[in-house]
Amino acid sequence: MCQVLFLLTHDPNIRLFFFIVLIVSLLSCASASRRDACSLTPAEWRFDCYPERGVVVTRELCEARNCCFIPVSPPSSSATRPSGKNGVPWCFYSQDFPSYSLVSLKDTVLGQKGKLVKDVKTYYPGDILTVEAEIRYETDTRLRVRITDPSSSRFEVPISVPTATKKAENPDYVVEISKQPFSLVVKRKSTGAVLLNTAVAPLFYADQFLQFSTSLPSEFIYGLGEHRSTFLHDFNWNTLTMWARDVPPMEKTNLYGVHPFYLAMEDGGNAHGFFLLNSNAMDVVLQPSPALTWRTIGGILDFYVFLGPSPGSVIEQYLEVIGHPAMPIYWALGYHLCRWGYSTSNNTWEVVKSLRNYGIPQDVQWNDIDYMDKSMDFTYDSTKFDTLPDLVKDLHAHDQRYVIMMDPAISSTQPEGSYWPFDEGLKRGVFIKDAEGKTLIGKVWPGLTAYPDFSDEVTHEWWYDNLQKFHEKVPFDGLWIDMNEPSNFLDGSTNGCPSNSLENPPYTPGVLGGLLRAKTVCATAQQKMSIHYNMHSLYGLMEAKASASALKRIVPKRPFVISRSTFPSQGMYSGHWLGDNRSLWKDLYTSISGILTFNLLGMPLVGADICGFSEEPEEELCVRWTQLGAFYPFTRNHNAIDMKPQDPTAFSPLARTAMKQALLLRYSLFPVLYTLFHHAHVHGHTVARPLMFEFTSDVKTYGIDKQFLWGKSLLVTPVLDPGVDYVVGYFPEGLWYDYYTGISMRSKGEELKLHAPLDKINLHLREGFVIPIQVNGDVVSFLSDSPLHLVSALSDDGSASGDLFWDDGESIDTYETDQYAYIIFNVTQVLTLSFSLAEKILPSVCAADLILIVITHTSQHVNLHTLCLNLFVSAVGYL
Ligand code: MIG
Repeated sequence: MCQVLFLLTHDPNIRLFFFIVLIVSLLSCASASRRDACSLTPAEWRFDCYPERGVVVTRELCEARNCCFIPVSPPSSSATRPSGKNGVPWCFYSQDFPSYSLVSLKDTVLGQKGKLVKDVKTYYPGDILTVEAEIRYETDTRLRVRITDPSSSRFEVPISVPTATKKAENPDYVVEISKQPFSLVVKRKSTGAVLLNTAVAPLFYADQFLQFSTSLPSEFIYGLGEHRSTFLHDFNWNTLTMWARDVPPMEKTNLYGVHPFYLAMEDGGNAHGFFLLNSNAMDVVLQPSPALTWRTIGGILDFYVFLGPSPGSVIEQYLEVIGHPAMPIYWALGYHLCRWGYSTSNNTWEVVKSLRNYGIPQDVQWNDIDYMDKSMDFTYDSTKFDTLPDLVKDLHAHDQRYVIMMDPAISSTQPEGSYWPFDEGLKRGVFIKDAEGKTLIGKVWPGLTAYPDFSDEVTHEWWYDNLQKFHEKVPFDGLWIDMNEPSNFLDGSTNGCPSNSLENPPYTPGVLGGLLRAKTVCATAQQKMSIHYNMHSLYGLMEAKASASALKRIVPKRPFVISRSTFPSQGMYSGHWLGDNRSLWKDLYTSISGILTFNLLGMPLVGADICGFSEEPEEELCVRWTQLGAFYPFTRNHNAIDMKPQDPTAFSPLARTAMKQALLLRYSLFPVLYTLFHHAHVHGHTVARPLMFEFTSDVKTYGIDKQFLWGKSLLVTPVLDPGVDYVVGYFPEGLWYDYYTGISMRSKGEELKLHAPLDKINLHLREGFVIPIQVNGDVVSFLSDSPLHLVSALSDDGSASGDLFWDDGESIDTYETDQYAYIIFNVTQVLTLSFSLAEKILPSVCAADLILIVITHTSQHVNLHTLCLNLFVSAVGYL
């Protein structure tokens, strides 16, 4: 309560005294009522006004920002941490914290454009007091909002996104705009669900601090890569930082890639998506209201809302914006074997031979940096790897492929004239410069190094020249691009970094190491397109683009690139592996959410290092991992240097046989997998798919990350624990067929305990689907005449359907140029086939008692091959 005493007197001193008393009383009265107002904000709705790390936030510091201060006892585990980072923030925005007002709004071709003005500067420097907000009704299911600075242009992410030309006619959303303070509410028209509401916290638009928050309709949020976490994100004051970083995956840490996209579920099974097109270092804060805050330190605010309404259609709409994943070359879907530290080409070769001996399928052998001479790109160790060209020749003779590692950084210390990549790079000016314009020097495996600037076309040409020359010596088939965060053993450069607001921004997101330059190059480094501060998290994307286009020029087939660092749209150029995991059961489990998340992010060609990278797996773990890995869209066993061998031949006959079986199973399912990749490429579908995508009305599927589907029809239930011969899996309502026995079971939507001895991974077929399978040999093959079997899992009414995409497996753009076959199978009482084939591909009967389809297809390299597929119908269940 505030009570102020008024006294009337003519004595000037007394008057002055009472005047002071009055002011002080009013002030404390105001702050007391403010505190009352502050305490009205429920804890879960407090938005952090003091996100800075390493500061113990006091009342003074907080109130200097005009924010509310209410200490809350932190969870005991974080008692020593400053407030805010690990629980309810102690310092949070008050209801009347200054934000922008909408002062004018006009209609545009695509929607509306408004002017936003703020009168009071906030506590971050470089506040931009007038900004423009443009609302674009791009399609009926896609809304885009851009908030920009009308008086000067700011950095924008250089990926190409569609340009809408006319306003959506019948949008699934409504946008409500509040003027003072300015805020946006986006609702789903059909249900009224609020998908976005920015009124919950102030908008910030300072030069290096841009922030807005939104309420969320549920806590079911997925995406926001790259992080190690459960598939479903945790809302207990969880900050996910994004800034590409070389570090073995751990929770609550920024990792190799950056993907500011989430998928959210609403009540009733609808889904929507949100994408912030921004590449600067950022935090995404999830809090239990539930609400989400985007906090970035550069660029503009440019975001999309996708209306779905199914999770799958949200991903389709997202990929329409960022680009569809490339159709992989067929052998990309075979088994890959790799390790760091084969030490010699002969050792590498021995393993390949040993797999052949045991009849273990293998399409691709890899080498890590140990093939290089002194760890330098475009060289190979002529002593230890002297037989490398012969090894590659032998692989090719066996229809196998060879993938080789490239690191981006180029040794800068070789005698002049002895190392063309550096000399020529200097000459062409391809390297990233420091703030003074000199070549920035960091340190990686070959010692001191310069970093190619892949934002410059000149660098792409230089990269191609180097790869092409090296390819003449070692005809590799694909590229593994590592260390492209870009990684640096130093912080910044050999000369450190300048001290300014790019290196030490007013606010630094929660990046590992606390500094933007931690284990990478300086934020002030200069690239062709912009400063590294803006370009950092795009490095992997741009290197992947350069690598894919170089490969295509060297051998005009679909390029195969696997990249460690990634950014939205990268699926067009590369796949991804989940980095330096460990040979632990926990890592086996977390690989599933990693794989599912990258499938949401438009990079379906993804896998984790099977059997784990660092540390050494027990045999049982490696068997279970190979079984699960057989269902990674990209399946590669990879191992760290100095670790015991962990390829299938390194284990007991029992284990080896179990691994072989799992891989043969994958190979037999190749037609299914290939067809799924076709749908990813053409329609933006997921390949490895969360159960909730197919069973949106069953909330029990929303958190499942121990099982997943291939497409719609195959349910994978791996064992993720040691010492067990069973596994518990969830089966959504319906009929499910055991893949091996064909025995059906009807689930009410329940958990079931399944038998799972060491040599078995549980696999179930969903009712109503037909899958094409093929007996494949040691390598994936398109031109084999091995029969195609159709396995149909009939639903109650005796029907099932499925499809097959088939082409030569390697030519570029077969779909786009009509060089493919697409077949739909429908089973009712009899099997009927409907064809959607390119003109030159004609179905005909070529044997009396079998249904045979003759597919002829032409391509640049393969001239008119005839492929006979014997179609057998092996129906399980009711037929
Ligand atoms: O600093 O090339 O994630 O797969 O084996 C380590 C050696 C560099 C990191 C990769 C890993 C690879 C390793 N590389």
